[in-house]
Amino acid sequence: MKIGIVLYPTYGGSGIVGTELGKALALKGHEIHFITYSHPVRLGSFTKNIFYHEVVVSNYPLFEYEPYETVLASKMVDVVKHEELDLLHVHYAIPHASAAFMARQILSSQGIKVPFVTTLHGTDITLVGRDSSFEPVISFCLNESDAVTAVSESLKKDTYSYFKTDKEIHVIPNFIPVPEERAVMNYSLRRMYAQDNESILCHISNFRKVKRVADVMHVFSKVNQEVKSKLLLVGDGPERYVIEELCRELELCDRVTFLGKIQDTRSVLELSDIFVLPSETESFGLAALEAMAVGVPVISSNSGGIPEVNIHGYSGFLSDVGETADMAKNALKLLLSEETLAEFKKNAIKRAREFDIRKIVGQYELLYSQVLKGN
Ligand code: GMT
Repeated sequence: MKIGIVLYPTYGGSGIVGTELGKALALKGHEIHFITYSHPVRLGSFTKNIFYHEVVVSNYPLFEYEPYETVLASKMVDVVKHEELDLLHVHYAIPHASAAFMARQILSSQGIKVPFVTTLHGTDITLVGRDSSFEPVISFCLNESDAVTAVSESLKKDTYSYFKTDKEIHVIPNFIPVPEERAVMNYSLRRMYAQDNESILCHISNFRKVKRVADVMHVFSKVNQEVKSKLLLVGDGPERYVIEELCRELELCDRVTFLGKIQDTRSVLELSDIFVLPSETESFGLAALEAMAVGVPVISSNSGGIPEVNIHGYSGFLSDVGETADMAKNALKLLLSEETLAEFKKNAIKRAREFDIRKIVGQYELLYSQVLKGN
């Protein structure tokens, strides 16, 4: 198949899923055309079957707000026509689904039929999308999509409760390539951050309010009182100043490292003993799955789709949102017993294997074929 993939090319989970999906489809022989405003961060370099079409928005002085959606729709029309695409797959509803709808209408007026699949990732539904200023457009685009997928049962349920749609929603979870073997610990790298008798806790996010990074700091502070530890924080975003301030207030600066935005998050995870994800809401929690795939148990909140990934008492522990004392208690259950930690590490990998990329990509291919048959 020839597939156009539209996504946000940045570090966000939806962009990572869209990019990794495209790469996996290309490896299986499909021709993949990424259509977005900059080179997707996870795309890597020159690869067979992968093409990138940049959406360039003009900065004409009249436009106080650049009309990205219009330019994107035009680009989709152009790429579908000239590359003879079979299908468009848009990741994140706003504004990709409405741009795809417009592109499909324009192409149809020229006698070209191209269906589009919309994948909902979370904040497009649970945070931004819920805003009444978006609701009519999102409801309309969901109903008009040729197929809709959501990354968890929880997100599917939220979509039905927030939007006026009875469109069938296919749940296709996030995925990960699970390494065949656990990586050998890189002790010289680990010693740059922690001594051998110290544990390493890790958190990766875009430092937005929804991630509750302050809770990570409080969990860490409590854990560190019992077990000497270090905290590695990966990512950057609007809350970083607040968290740095909190770090100083709690006098933890010599124990916490802010690594900023790092592309190779896997290497950081491989050094870690525990991953902390206390989010207010999380449609799936790709970062937790990435941790589990390299054998790092997850201490998380029990919100949204996280319980569909992290199994309480098996791959990690779940607590109510904001219950940092409970989260710290759970982390200590793991850190105070080498045996328990080793068992949870193994379980984390086993659980991650259920979301192995090889199991999930086929589900998208099947959906594409069904959509094309019905077209
Ligand atoms: O987590 C974020 O804020 C980024 C966001 C995105 O849209 O890029 O991630 C969402 O999509 C990921 C991939 O499907 C999910 O794993 C994340 O759970 C989801 N984030 C939220 O629901 C907050």
